[in-house]
Amino acid sequence: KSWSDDAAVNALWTKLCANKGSDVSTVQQSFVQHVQSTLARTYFNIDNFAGYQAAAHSLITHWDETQQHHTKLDVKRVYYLSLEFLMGRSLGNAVLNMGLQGTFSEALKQLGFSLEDVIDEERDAALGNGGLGRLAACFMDSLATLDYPAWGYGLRYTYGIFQQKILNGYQVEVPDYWLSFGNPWEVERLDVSYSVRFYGQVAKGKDASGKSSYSWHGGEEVEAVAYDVPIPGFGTKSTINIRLWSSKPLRSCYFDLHSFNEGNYQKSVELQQRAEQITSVLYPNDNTMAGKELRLKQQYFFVSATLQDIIRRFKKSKRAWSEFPNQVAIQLNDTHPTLGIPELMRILVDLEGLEWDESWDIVTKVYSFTNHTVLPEAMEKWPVSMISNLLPRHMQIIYDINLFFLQKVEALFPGDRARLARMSIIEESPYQQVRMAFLAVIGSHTVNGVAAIHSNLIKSTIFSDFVEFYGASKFQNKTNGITPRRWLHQANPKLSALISEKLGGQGWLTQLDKLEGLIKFADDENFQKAWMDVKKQNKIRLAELIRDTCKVIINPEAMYDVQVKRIHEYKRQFMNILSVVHRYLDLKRMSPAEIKETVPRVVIFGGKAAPGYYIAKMVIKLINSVAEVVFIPDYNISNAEVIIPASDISEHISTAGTEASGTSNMKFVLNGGLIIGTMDGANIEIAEEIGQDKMFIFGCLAEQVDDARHNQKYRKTSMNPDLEGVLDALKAGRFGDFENFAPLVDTLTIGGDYYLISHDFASCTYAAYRDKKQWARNSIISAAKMGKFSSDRSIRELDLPSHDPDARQSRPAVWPLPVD
Ligand code: GPV
Repeated sequence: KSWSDDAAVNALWTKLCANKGSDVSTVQQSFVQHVQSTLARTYFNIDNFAGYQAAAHSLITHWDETQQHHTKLDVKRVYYLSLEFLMGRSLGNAVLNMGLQGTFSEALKQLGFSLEDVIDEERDAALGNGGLGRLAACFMDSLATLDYPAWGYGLRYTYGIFQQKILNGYQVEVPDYWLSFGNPWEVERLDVSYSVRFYGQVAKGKDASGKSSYSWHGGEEVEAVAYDVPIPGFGTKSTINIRLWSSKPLRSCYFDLHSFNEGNYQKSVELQQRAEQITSVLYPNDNTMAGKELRLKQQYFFVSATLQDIIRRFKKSKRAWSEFPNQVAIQLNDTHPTLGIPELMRILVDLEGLEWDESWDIVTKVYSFTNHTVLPEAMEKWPVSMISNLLPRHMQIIYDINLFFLQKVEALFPGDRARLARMSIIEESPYQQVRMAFLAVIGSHTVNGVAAIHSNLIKSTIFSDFVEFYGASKFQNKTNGITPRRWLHQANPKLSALISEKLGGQGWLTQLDKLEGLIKFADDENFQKAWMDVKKQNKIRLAELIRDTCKVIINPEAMYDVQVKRIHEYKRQFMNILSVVHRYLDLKRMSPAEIKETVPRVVIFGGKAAPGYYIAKMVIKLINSVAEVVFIPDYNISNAEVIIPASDISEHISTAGTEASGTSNMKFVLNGGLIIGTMDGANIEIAEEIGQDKMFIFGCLAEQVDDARHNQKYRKTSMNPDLEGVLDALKAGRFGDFENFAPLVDTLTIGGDYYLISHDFASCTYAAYRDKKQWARNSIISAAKMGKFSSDRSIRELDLPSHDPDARQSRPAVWPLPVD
């Protein structure tokens, strides 16, 4: 019986729900209740981990039911489809977002726990590789905080991104068993499940009116089961949901009884294992595509379950299909969920019996697409043969989408066959492949890049023909952002408190432009001192982490120079370490008096290499072979929260035109760190906001890259002499056996130095730290001008369906249980 049918039932529920107060003793009651009934433990044997679990469960009891509200308001919903969500830990964030910081730490303290220790027990949820997955997480925080009627959809990988160990200087991958002690933040929804088909055949028939119809059958089916992860907004009662799918065997074939009875136990569980394999592991490639069939299965499994769920919700409102785009907006996070386009066509045409044109109109009104890179190795292309086998009906639909599209191109540019070949969804040579980015562009009404330079680049390179065809307005820019709640308030509590004290409140946390109020204190010596004092304390916190994980003692008085991000040739960690060697060789030549004049510097690296990326792994070995450098193993969200607030200067030094945006650059500056960077991605917009004079900018510009590459490749320019000196030292074995690095060094010579390390080497070296006052002033002003880079601004620009802001005030204090 639905709660609202019976006034008495409704009243009782309301009364019981109203008990979820937020004072210390209510939190304690809830905590103790969870210790006893959820964990089945007593206070005689409860450790910090149990404390963490009980705290998490007590918070879940406090989560309210935003979905009911949105259903009642009957609003259009936005769905963010992403194969990656890099959430990190949730406890500290939930407590802060829900405004329960004081209550929780007091409640736990009285019970003999420290909130900080309990927070430290949580494992990172690391269902993503890097920037793309973390952006999805920041966006969810903003969507909740800004009261959007939004859902995130993703996959519940049993293993997230691998854990990185460093053995003898080399990266070793260890599986990420993040679920092995349970996950208190997820709610398993066995009542929400769908079946998903793979392989099989397509039968062509006729419907009642004599029209051709197609049905896909046979093959194998698996079940998608929903796991819900609530995301509380900051300073609002809104809690939105990320729904993650886990693959299970269909209930009817849990196991093969026939084989079991014959004594073939192995075979009897084979089907089950095959099904569970689909969501077992996150592919560890960042900005590269691996092309494995299992990954394609993941992608289809994901969009099939998600669309079934979205459509079930839509159908509850009993509207006509023509209204679907008024109720549903779907944002594709890169091309990974692009199969959602042919899948929605299949549902509308084959299952719902709509006409092709009407269906296509609905599809293109619903989807928008975000592109995150121009790197050719990251562009998703799937062999036609693989899609035909796994998803035979989808392949037919893709061919039809392509045909109708190319007919329109032909009409606009008659006889231009080269153009048709360039724009076709099907690449013909060297073998037939489906270009997913083109399919995403054609099936969406808007396409966006993630920083101004990147959005312009995609218009002039990979999508230039599409700009000519559709017009420029379909291609937009939405510069990335980061959530200041996690990346300043949570990660840097001391700086957050100092800012709130100076600005007279926490309003800046939801209106980041208000940070500008700090500028008037930039020359105030007391404020400068307080600001740098926080930095110092954060540097000590990082020194402790480094002491514990690397067994290295570093000096907090030194300048901390940080490069933490995925290891990739285009990000040029190689160039950074070569310049460290260069400065080291310089020091060796200096007199003791000269050395005394230099600023001590600790260079800190962190980042994972894709397990199959040979050259990137060699970069890690080289970094670890250079003394006086720290490599922090297993760079992840929780380490980032300690590393970023402690940085004096950080490196964002990609070859111009290769880093679509970058988002850690924003995090570092927001935390009072300065930047060494190239004119690439969001660095350019950061410079626009804070002033070029406050950054250490160097290197080739994007428009010069083609010429520089040409000159490098044909040896029209010789190698930078400083770089030559560094390579000589490597060759002389000063950092271990040169053979360890020979193929890496070859990329600079016989490889043609594609990433222009030699070209940019000259200008990439020194950053001053001597004038401490000037440094403090630059740091304060830079942070103060970061307002633009809140993900709240990115979300507002994305033009997603929002709802009447007044609806927020009319929300009841307590809602009934969810029935979605
Ligand atoms: I494509 N990005 C990523 O982390 N993984 C990927 O597979 C792809 C893109 C990143 C870009 O490299 C960053 O420049 C960007 O800031 C980030 O996506 C978010 O847009």
